[in-house]
Amino acid sequence: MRSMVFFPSLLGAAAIAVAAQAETIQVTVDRLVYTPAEVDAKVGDEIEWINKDGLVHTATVKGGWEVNLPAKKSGRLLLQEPGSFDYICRYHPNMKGRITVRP
Ligand SMILES: [Cu+2]
Repeated sequence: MRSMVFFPSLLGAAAIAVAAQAETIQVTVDRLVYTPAEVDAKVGDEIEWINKDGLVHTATVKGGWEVNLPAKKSGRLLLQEPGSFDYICRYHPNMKGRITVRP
């Protein structure tokens, strides 16, 4: 029974260690939908969009950055500033996503 008590605290310590590192967060693009549509991230994390469609998409912030997503390919963005970013696809403007970046 004693080991049952120990395990949760070990897992907790591991989770904290992982959270402190920069992460790559994957967003799938499939049938003109970003999944997940809303992402919480922090400065230093990277977003990787994986385009499963046979169409070119983008992740575009009006007046800001744009990531090109060729058909069946992926694209990446390093998050360098905090804020909340609503993005769309340049070619299919009804595709919508949001990234919230914490400092
Ligand atoms: Cu598109």
